[in-house]
Amino acid sequence: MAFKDLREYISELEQEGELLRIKEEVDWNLEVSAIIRRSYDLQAPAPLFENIKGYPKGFKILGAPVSSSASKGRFYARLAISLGLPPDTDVATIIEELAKAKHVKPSKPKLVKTGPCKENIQIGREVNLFKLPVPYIHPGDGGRYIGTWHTVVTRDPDTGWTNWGMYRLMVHDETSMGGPIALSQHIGMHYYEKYEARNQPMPFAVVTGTEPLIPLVSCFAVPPGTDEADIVGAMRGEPVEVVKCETVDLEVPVTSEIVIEGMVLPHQRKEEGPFGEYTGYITSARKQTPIFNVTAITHRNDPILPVICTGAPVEDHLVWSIALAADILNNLRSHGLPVKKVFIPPHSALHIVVISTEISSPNIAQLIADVVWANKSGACIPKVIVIEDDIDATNMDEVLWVFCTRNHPDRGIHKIPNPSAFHHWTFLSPKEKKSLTTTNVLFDCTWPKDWPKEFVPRKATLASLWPEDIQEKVLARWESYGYSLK
Ligand SMILES: Cc1cc2nc3c(=O)[nH]c(=O)nc-3n(C[C@H](O)[C@H](O)[C@H](O)COP(=O)(O)O)c2cc1C
Ligand SMILES: [Mn+2]
Repeated sequence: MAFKDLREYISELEQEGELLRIKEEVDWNLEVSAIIRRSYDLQAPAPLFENIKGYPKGFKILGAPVSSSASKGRFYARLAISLGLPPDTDVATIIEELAKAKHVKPSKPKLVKTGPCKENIQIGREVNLFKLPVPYIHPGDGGRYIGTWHTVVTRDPDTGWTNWGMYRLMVHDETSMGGPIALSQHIGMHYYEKYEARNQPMPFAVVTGTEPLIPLVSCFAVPPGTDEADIVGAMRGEPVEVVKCETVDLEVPVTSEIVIEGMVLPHQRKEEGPFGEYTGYITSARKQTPIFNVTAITHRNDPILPVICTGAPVEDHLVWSIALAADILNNLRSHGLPVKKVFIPPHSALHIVVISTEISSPNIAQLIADVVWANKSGACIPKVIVIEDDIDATNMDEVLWVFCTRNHPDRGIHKIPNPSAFHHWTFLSPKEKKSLTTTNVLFDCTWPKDWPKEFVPRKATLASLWPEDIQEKVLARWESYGYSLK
């Protein structure tokens, strides 16, 4: 089922017990973010703040839009719902569904004349970003962050390729925002290689408060040259309806809660950051980054601003981990490797990837690690664990067990030089931080192929050791023993 807008998603969350309306007045200055953080700690429902100090009644913030659920077996419920899947879908199925999305037939957006995002239009001197309830998130942040669960729209001036990507944005003043633009990201390809290289301003539109698939796909590894809008259209089964911007030549989803339009001027920078990062630490420094000059803001009546409180796991980690895992799964399979599951435990802050596989060759673990690190999605993960497919890669209790019992402290650990470390990694030494070189590590938890069969220890689990007829009998009689089925 496709959601028409963020409001339909909110209704669905509410029906599933995944949303709490907060009617008490709350302060955008650290209180909203502290509540979101505590909701992570307790895996509590997503807070919908309906009464924000200093802002008109009706203006809202949706916190924790895709964070984890405390309900049993529904850790990924909000993400599953966002993807139109049942709330109790297991993570391996979610990752497989995403991996499939890469192969769907793209569906172009449909241009409509007008719609909800045009209910309020502020242009030129009417523009004031502080009229929106932008939160101050982490103590020590460089400013108030408006973009934490949003989409930045830019277009390649030569090919027309329109990119939707998620890149954080801080408010500088009433009419400008800023955030890092990495050259390796698609927005960086547009900005540095096209517009700035020609000394031209780059038109942008930031959309926030959209149907949930849009921010999700905005942080997926969609190949360069592919419009994320077409992938969203294909995944939801009908095209995204878009409308023309007021002041720039771009289109935006018509049901967006808030649209911010403008230009990133060439060669202009302003200090942005620091900001609490996904590593769980305040790792980003104050830096000179490009400036997003705002020429118009349009929004729905009673707009809703979604906010993720990045930092220690787990929220952005949930979504980013499934996005990266799906891409790594596709990459490994396209190399013909017999991989069963790929899982990035969100609590690892995206520092480790677990891969289960059939053991088709003695050096399978190394073949897998080579492919992981050769691709963009895997290059930001410094640690790889390869396990055999008798173990569920998504079950961390099982993974810890085989890591401890099958990984040889010498033979099973492979250290591989990494000449392009990610600057956020907190384990880097001061010297490594400068050179951005470090060491990746592969933990090979497979039994050596040359061990005699009878030497490999047999697992003592119910499913592997007990005779099948006894297993069947016990399962069939489970309730009559007095246990409940779950
Ligand atoms: C909550 C969240 C915040 C993110 N912030 C940034 C960011 O500030 N800069 C960045 O380069 N990538 C950031 N990312 C990752 C990008 O969204 C991701 O790499 C995506 O693929 C970028 O789109 P692109 O592939 O079209 O460039 C963030 C992801 C999430 C989930
Ligand atoms: Mn892209």
